Amino acid sequence: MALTSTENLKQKFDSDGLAFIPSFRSKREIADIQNNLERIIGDVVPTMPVEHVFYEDKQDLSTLKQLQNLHLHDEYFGQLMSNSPFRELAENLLDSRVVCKNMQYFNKPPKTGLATPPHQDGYYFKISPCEAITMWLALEPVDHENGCVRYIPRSHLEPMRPHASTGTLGFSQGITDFPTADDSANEISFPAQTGDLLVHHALTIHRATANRSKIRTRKAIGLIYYREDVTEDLVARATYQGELIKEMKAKQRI
Ligand SMILES: O=C(O)CCC(=O)C(=O)O
Repeated sequence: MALTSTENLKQKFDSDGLAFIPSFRSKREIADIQNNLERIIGDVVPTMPVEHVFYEDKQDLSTLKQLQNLHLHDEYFGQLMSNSPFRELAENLLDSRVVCKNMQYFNKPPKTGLATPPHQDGYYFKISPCEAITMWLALEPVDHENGCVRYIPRSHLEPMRPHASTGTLGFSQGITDFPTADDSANEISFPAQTGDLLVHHALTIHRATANRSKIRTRKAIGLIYYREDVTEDLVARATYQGELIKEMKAKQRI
């Protein structure tokens, strides 16, 4: 019997720890998201706590690189996270109801947009079992020049790799033994067009290169959903977040 596209996608996600869905959202829907981002960057971002707003250079507002918890700060993004095809997809791929955990805006500004260090999202999450999904929606064309995402397929089937501090704002922890020979042999880059969606399991190793363009931005939305039955180590998470905020403030990065 032929598999439906959702079943195919789930098989791919389960076996590779990632999936690529071209044109998940239309150009018109992406324009709507872009317009709402512009609105909140003007109206809402100035009211957000500093630990949810990251700039490559905080003296230069044009270097905005990351916003955290958009779904909590604005009704439009709240709906996009919790009452949307993204949530439906997360429930299908995790085969469960889900908890809406984080919606992020990612940019790599021209000239200053740094690389995303290799990491596994589960290292930050402190959940057990490590069953969660991250989605990454391209808001514009993303390629080798402006820093596309790269994955190690099937890495979610292996144990968590060792991580340590990277000094990178927004991606504070990176894998210390990357790349192994296997990492280098298996890594795949995913250039994306506007509206394409990447999804990955919380244990899938991924990274992105820096933005080497002098003029192009590299904008995307990230959505994180936990499987409903996971247990979060709230103490470990709060300790980690608290130390991180202290360090970022001490270094005057936020
Ligand atoms: O946008 C990027 O560079 C990477 C995003 C990422 O690591 C993630 O969504 O988990």
